[in-house]
Amino acid sequence: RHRSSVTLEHGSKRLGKRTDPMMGVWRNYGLGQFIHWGLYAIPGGHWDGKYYSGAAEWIRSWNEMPKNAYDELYKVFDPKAYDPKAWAKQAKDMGAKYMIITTKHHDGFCLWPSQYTDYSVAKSPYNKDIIGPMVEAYDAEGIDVYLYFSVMDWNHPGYRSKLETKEDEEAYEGFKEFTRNQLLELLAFYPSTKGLWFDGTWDQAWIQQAAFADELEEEMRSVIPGLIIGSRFRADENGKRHFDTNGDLMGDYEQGWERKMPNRIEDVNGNDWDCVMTVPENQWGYHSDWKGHVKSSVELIEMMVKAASLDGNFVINFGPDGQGNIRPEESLIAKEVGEWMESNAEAVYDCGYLDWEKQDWGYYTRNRKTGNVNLVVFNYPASGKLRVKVPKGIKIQGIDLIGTNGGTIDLEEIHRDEYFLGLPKGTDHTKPVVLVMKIVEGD
Ligand code: JFZ
Repeated sequence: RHRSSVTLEHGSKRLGKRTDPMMGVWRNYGLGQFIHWGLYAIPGGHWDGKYYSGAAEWIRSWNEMPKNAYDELYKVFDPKAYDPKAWAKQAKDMGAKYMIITTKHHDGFCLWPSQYTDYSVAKSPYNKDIIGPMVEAYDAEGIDVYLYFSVMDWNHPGYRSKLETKEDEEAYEGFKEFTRNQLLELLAFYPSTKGLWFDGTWDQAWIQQAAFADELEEEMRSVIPGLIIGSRFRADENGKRHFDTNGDLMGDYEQGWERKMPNRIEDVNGNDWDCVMTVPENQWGYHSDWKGHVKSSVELIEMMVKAASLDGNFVINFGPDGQGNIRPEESLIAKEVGEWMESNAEAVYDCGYLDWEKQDWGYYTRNRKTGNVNLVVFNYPASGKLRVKVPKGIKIQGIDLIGTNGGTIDLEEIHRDEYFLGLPKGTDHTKPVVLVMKIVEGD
């Protein structure tokens, strides 16, 4: 600990990364899929002919949408096209190693038949569990399932964002019990769950519950050994979130990279982290009318590789519509990312940071299992040559250009520890190009 550190009752539980096998699996995922699905998918960002420009899953907070109209949507929730096996297959083909599903978003509607509320699939015309078949389908594809859970709940009568009166405090005690019940219920219903992805934990009322949340986190961890929980669940006794009063990470990985990414290894402080990313600028739930920039598969691949190069996981969000269809734009991304992963995944899975001087052509990743160095080229040089500077004592033993049929790479040592790699003429660089380098260390 730092010299100036104070003793905390509800701060970080561990310094440095988790070293157990389950967290090792998490660390090596590389790519994940997020799914935001709930009642908000039905209006899809529109109400009464008007366009909602915010994130579709927040539509209930919009003045133009009457709350009671939103709160009746469960009566028409009947996603006839919902096909969890098809979703899982698509995720597998994309290359996702884990997925995160919104069991309950801020609106409070539960995609599982919770016995602690009537506001769930059980009261909708669909009248079946959504989560169970999804967990089963993804498990069957070998994709690890994580449950997204919003503590903030606009439906529960005891929910408060602030505790201002005695009455608020009493009501909130009921809400805390409800939250605990739901979380334990989820873990009991879906015991193959690998972790929880928390959200909606920024309210003053919740931040003040450091002792309760700490105890609850311990309880959840005891139900599923190895359970993975990020830094967005609880605050310490001084109200510090993500990082405690001493600046130490709370939880197993940093969960603050939401639609943004670190640029340098120093930005992640030696912690595990994930980046969750929307395809349009800021839409998680289904919005029928995406406006503004929509990311291409190549942009997302670049972010994924960048994440791997800085020891993080990258998660691409999908927002199925009210019937359970995955929109064509997202299906195309899944297909294109999957096609690229099919030949190049060894530069992403099991990969992390390499401390070589960064070059302008793209990113290095280091495969933790093979020890190979990957060069992932996003800015293809006009010269057709890649500059590579290796630290002292490193020898390049062989280089392979993935996906080529035999074109040789010309390796020129321009001076000690600095090379030009000449790529074969006609190398297809319409997609990110990957070179795999075998190296030997030591003089
Ligand atoms: C939250 C939700 O409000 C949103 O609807 C979506 O589910 C997203 C994944 O999470 O939004 C956030 C949460 C955290 C930050 C920003 C938006 N943050 O830490 O900057």
